[in-house]
Amino acid sequence: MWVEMVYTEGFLTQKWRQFCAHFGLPERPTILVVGLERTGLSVCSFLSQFDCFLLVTDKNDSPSLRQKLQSLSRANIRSELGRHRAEMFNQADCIVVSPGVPLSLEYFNGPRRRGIPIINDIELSYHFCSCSMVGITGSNGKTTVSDLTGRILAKRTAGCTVAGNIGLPVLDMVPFDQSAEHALVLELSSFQLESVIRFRPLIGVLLNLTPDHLDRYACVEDYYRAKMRLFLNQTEQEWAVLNHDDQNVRAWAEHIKARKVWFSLSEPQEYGIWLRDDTLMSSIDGPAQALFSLDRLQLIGLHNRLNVLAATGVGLLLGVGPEHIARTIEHYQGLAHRFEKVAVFQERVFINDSKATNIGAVEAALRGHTHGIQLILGGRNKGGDFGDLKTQIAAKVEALYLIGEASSEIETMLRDVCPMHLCDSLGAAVWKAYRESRPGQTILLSPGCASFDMFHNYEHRGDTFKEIVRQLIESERHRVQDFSL
Ligand code: UMA
Ligand code: ADP
Repeated sequence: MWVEMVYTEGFLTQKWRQFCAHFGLPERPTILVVGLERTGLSVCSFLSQFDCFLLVTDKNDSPSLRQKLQSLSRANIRSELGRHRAEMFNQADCIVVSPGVPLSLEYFNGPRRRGIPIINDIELSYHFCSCSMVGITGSNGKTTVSDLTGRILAKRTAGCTVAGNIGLPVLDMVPFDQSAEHALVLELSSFQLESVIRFRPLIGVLLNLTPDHLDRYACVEDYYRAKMRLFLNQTEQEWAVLNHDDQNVRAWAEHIKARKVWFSLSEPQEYGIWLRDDTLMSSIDGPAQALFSLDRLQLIGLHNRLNVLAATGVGLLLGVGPEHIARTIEHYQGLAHRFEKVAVFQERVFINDSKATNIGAVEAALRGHTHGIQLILGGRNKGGDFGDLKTQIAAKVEALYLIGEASSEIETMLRDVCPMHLCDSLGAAVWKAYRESRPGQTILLSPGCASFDMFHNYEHRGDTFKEIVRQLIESERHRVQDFSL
């Protein structure tokens, strides 16, 4: 163990020197960390072990932020909480930003003009880690695919670590003492990809490209461009696993230099994987062959079949046997709040899709149904155009129940498409939807909006939905019992 530690420290110091040399940093550089939540904290504690001056700034100030700052073992960190100041930005030889900090902040202009590297924790981890990196991005499905891929790759003897946007800052998770045999699966948001410079994953996965985060990007192309940075530094030595059924992915893939492995729900691929009915087919290791059947898949929805194909692609490329992949997929139950079947009561199905915070995710939720949906939409809109859902809603949705800040805006965008009810709480929406529903129908919370206007986060919104459904069922059961007495 002691020998291992000495090896690791020596290894990291060597990497630190290479990192400084790579970005032309002075011998004892001044590094500014912007944002002091999960990412900023992990960056500070990682950098604390090296010979550098650390500056930290966060536009907010709170007792909890101060406590976090104090928790860092290193004493001589200079901090500025409650505001940013240009002076601090101008002192830095290198800036490490948190994903929630927009790069359009004026404070970055001076450093940018002077050629100061503005990077993030993903870029840092790339310079220090020897594992095989798998980057997973897309507008929707990242967390599901990262989680499933991690489970598939865990079957390899060298193991696997999952980190990134999934909620685990990469520098807290990276096994620095592991070799290239170990896989590091990174869920990557567009925010995280904006400030990578040299990051070059062995495998990059692009699940889909649909509009999102238009409250941060000037146009949808800027958002797609940020996503495509995943493939920026890849060469023919690396792989890109790509969704052939998504026309935006096909169009943007022209710029990718890595070997392309396509996946599709139906179309056979020269180099890739696809479904023939329920059978997963692959041409990755030679002529097309049937690998396994998805007839025991527990995940629901067509989009989850795409997710399974993507994760399988990564597994096969990294040498996991089809039988192991099949077994993992068969047992996989998916994550909470993502098209999660909550209950079946009085022949109605209740589905919690609280994580559907953009139009693409709602579209995916509707795609799997033919008709009979009572749909709850609303919350805080991130610039999504609900008009894009008109055709699907007209064909499949019985009525809409609108909640939150965006309810009037959505009402205007979807006027005359189907009956609509403005509801002043999630509880009111669920009860109204239940009372309006008929046996065989689905009551679906797939809001297409962020949750922050009414809830702490999407988990809080999803948990609230589940609790309302639980109470509704209980109260209806009592009512029926009382009636029959
Ligand atoms: N801040 C500033 N100046 C600014 C803006 C923000 O100082 O101009 C400060 C805030 O006051 C706050 C800190 O920056 O103290 C917040 O940083 P952050 O939002 O990056 O929060 P972290 O806790 O570091 O979480 C980030 C990701 N957050 C965002 O992308 C907004 C987490 O993704 C991620 O799990 C985590 O790093 C670990 O990698 C969350 C997310 O919402 C889940 N992601 C978006 C999504 O999935 O849609 C992209
Ligand atoms: P992300 O991490 O990209 O937000 P999640 O796996 O957390 O992705 O799922 C977010 C939302 O997107 C959920 O509503 C889920 O049902 C939906 N979703 C999952 N996979 C896909 C996909 N491949 N295409 C479209 N929507 C998807």
